[in-house]
Amino acid sequence: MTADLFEAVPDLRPSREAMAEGAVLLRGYAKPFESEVVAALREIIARAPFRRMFTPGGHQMSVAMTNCGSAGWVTDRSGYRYDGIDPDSGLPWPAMPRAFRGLAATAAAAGGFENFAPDACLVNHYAPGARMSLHQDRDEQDFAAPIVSVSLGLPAIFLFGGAKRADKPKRYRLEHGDVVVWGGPSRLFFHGVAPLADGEHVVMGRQRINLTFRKAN
Ligand code: MD6
Ligand code: FE
Repeated sequence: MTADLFEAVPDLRPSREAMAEGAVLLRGYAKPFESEVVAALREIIARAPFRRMFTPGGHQMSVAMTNCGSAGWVTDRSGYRYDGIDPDSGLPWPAMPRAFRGLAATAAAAGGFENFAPDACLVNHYAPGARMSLHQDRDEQDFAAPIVSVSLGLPAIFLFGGAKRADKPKRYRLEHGDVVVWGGPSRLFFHGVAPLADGEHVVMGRQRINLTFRKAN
């Protein structure tokens, strides 16, 4: 259905920008999924509200987080891990909505990764000024699966480095509806997000939300 839509309406065809081997930026890819994704997101947040977690070093993150799917990424004084239970509610994380799963799988295929079946979706919330320092995503069991990242709301400067922390990051402006698919040779590349500039987005308001889909287990 989505592929047909892109065929029939050339202006909806997302543009592609290679970021590194295995990493591609699909500008506007999530736009056709917007209303379903935003509605599903509201339900997740109602059941598992955003919270600012603590790093093992004892710093509170500026980004607020929640999760859906059978595994959720959490951090506290004991470390980083995936956990099936929301520590704030004691309940399992909300199930991954069909709209999320569909978007993640079709975007992964468009990026060259067939049969992506994520079990985890980390939802990051950035208020103006929130940032994420350079890090690698290495808490997953299987680095063969890609990560699919969906940006919603205010634009952010995404810092995309290399295999070493010292590699100078390239800067990409990620806007509402942009999707990054990344795996293979760049799966463990360092990356981060510069402090969010203030603004007001027509659909999302004064915030940026990022969904990252992973195969954790
Ligand atoms: C963000 N994203 O865009 C933070 N990690 O808010 C990430 O940390 C990230 O976008 C792995 C793969 C894709 C990502
Ligand atoms: Fe990351």
